[in-house]
Amino acid sequence: MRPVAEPHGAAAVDALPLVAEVLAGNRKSVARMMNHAETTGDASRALIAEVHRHAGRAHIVGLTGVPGSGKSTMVRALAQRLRAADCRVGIVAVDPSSPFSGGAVLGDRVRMLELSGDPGIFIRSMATRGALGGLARATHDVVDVLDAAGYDIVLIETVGVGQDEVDIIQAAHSIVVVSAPGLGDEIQAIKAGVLEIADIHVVSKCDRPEASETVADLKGMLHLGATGDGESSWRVPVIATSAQSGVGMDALIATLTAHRDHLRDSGELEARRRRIAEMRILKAAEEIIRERVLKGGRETLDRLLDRALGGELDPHSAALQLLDGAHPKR
Ligand SMILES: Nc1nc2c(ncn2[C@@H]2O[C@H](COP(=O)(O)OP(=O)(O)O)[C@@H](O)[C@H]2O)c(=O)[nH]1
Ligand SMILES: [Mg+2]
Repeated sequence: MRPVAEPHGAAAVDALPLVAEVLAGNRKSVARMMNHAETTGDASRALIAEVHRHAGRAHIVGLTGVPGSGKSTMVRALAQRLRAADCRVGIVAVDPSSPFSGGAVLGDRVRMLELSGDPGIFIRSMATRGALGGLARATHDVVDVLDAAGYDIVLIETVGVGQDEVDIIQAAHSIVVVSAPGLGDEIQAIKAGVLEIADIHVVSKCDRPEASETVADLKGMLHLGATGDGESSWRVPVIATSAQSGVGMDALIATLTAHRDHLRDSGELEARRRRIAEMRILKAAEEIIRERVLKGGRETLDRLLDRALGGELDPHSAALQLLDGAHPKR
């Protein structure tokens, strides 16, 4: 094996003050560190590696659901309540479907809290343009930054469609799937392919009359699915909330706390941590491979393309040859 540079290389030495400032909770440094999380490059990677060593304390909560289901409004209501209980709250909004307004609804409203000078809340909208293939990786690193900076709970809001979003949400400790009444007959969680991964189902906007029907539908679905899954003692609850009237919000917070305690006491937290670490390693490996292939291999890629188009190579064999060329020389 080649000797691998330690994270404490020359680049990291210069940057260690930045890490210390992040650990002290300095907002500007937290924002700067998040920029490093969103880029590649050895210096940024070294910094994020150092941050990661100090992460692992926060309760990471993922909220997912189709657009318009009320996630942003719910995150705001949760954040306000958690702040009132003196909990430090980090928020990460990911909405790749709208690169320009991603997290804007959330941003505009919760930012009022932030702008009111509350140092206990930090909001980040992920820059999804350009994060090709690396969005999940970057989001996990941004969450690490908030974790290391001492935020007790990190709320990740993401639209529940697409592989990136599933990868993002599966790195959370507690997964909340939000469904709204009146957004179509089909169960929205099924549509989004996230029914199975929910730890907690929330029906939002329960100030609306159709909400009880949505609650009943979901409970019916869970009852059907429950037979096969006897592994966990956690029974996935369905909570009706209204961010508007405040109904159910305290119950949701209590359930999040109960789920965190369940994970810890049942030993499931360790299993989940292992699964999350595995996924993050694989994601990082994908990103590294993609970078190497595209950086070193443009000419090789073009040559292989010509041969593939000429019928000489199938895509799989071409890929194998591309990867052979992408290995660093030993
Ligand atoms: N009636 C009612 N409307 C809500 C509630 N929460 C959110 N909404 C509305 O639902 C729409 C979508 O909310 P938003 O939070 O942006 O959804 P997101 O796309 O899932 O983030 C907005 O017009 C909100 O005002 C609620 O508790 N009750
Ligand atoms: Mg939103």
